[in-house]
Amino acid sequence: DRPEGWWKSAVVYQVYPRSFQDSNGDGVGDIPGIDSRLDYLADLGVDVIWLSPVYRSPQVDNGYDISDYRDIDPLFGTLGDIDKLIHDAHERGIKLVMDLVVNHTSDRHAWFEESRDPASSKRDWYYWRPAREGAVPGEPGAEPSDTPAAFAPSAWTYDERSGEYYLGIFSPAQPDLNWENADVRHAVYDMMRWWVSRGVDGFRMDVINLISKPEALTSGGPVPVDLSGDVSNGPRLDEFLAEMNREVGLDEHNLFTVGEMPGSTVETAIRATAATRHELKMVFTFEHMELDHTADGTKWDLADLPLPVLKKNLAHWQDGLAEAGWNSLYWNNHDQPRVVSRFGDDSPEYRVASAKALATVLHLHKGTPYVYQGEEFGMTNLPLHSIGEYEDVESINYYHQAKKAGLDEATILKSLQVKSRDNARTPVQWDNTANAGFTTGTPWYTLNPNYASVNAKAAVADPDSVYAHYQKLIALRHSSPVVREGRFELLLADDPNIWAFTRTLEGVTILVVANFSSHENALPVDGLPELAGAKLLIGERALEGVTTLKPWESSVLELA
Ligand code: TEU
Repeated sequence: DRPEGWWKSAVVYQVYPRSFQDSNGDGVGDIPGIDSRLDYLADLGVDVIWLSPVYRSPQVDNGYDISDYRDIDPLFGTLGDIDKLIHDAHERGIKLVMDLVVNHTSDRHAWFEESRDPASSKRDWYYWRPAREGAVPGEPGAEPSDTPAAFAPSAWTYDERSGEYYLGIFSPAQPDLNWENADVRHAVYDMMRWWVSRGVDGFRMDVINLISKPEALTSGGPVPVDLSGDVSNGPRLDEFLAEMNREVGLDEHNLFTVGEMPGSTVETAIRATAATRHELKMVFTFEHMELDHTADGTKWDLADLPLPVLKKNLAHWQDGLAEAGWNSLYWNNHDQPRVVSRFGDDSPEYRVASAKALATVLHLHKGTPYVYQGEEFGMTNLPLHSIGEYEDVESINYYHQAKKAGLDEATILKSLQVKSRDNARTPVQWDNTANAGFTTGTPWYTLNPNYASVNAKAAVADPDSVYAHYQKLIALRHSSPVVREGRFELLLADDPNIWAFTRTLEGVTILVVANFSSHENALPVDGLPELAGAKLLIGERALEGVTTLKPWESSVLELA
């Protein structure tokens, strides 16, 4: 059952299946493994599982390159396994949301294999274009435009058979579907309805703001050779999202939808999530994930991030979507490094306290919080020292492109260490037995050696653990209308160390205060509301009479 607005009081847990739990000893996580951990997720208190792709796939981008949307990859199990997982999750009151990757398919999808034939009726299901004016097809530099791909030097791949190029803005293994073609759209909606009929409760929509391409690609004319790599938010996005909503019954069945929208702003998010537009329920913004790199650089061009910049960005989204739309709240996913290493302090001394402070701040903002597997007990980045230890197509492509651009090895490896997606893809550390209880076989990827001390079993047994802290935060969201609906107000906006804000609803105010530093810091009481009589909801101590905050100390108080 999905009552109206149910997703506004939900907490979502993201499972990256290949690294969650292996059940058959092949070293790769699978669906029966997830099933075996449902009680752990129910005890944590989460309401929804967002399952990263388990569909049939050549695994070039670890499942974000799909070759059959209506079958499960044997790596992860069978359709019977996913039906059982949906049933068993529902039995525990947990909903299941699938990852919908329909901006592109795998180059091994039957649709694309047909489309390679210029005479086929599916030729127009993808973007095929001739070599640029005056160039010899297939020669370097003959690509229709200079557009780079996210994980490869060019967004265009030459196909000998037809002498044309196809567009793949992520990689040659991920050709972009042509959403201008109504047959493509209706094939996608049909597939979505098929999954809804199997009992899924909604979709996380991969790079959904890329499905409408700019005029430069859809006008039918030659591609401008200088076409930029940012092909997001094309002119028909709202039309396509509203059509999808109607055709699949996303609102009609109160289905959960979150659109992953690289490059989205508050304005584009309001358009996509305003209830009156019947498009999406919420979106993932990337803005707060792109503050710790140089302004004109990419994620690899590291830069320090002053706390006020981070605080104000989240506040900007709180204010922007206060009256229209709905925020998603996240620090982690399978594409981001582990937040306790990125914005906290993953030293043995402060890992737990800083993970708790990060969780407290995020979960007390207004919106739907997302917990990425392992975040709930403070998993950290993986210390790697050579490119041979990296697995992700994005990391490996970056290394080669940066080498070609003349960057030195140490700089490249430092960027990878801090920002690679591999950091998030190490197997979940369940306990301190062999392979952290993840597999009885050889793990597909490197386990973080700190699993001996950083593991779920130890955390579940410890009332002062990060896990126990997440349980309290999740329980508070379920019990408190102020946490769900209260108006957000940022305090001490320019304080370089203290993160403070209030949430207010019908005369009840919750105050959050956190010391985002590994040093003691004065508590600027004159910048805060009256603390006398405040009740401690979550944290170590009420702050009445306190003048100094301990490193990474965080508190949630209900004001008198
Ligand atoms: O990610 C979209 C996206 O923009 C990512 O490329 C992100 O910006 C980058 O990974 C940051 O380092 C989605 C999926 O979450 C990602 O795993 C896929 O690789 C990508 O789309 C293509 O499907």
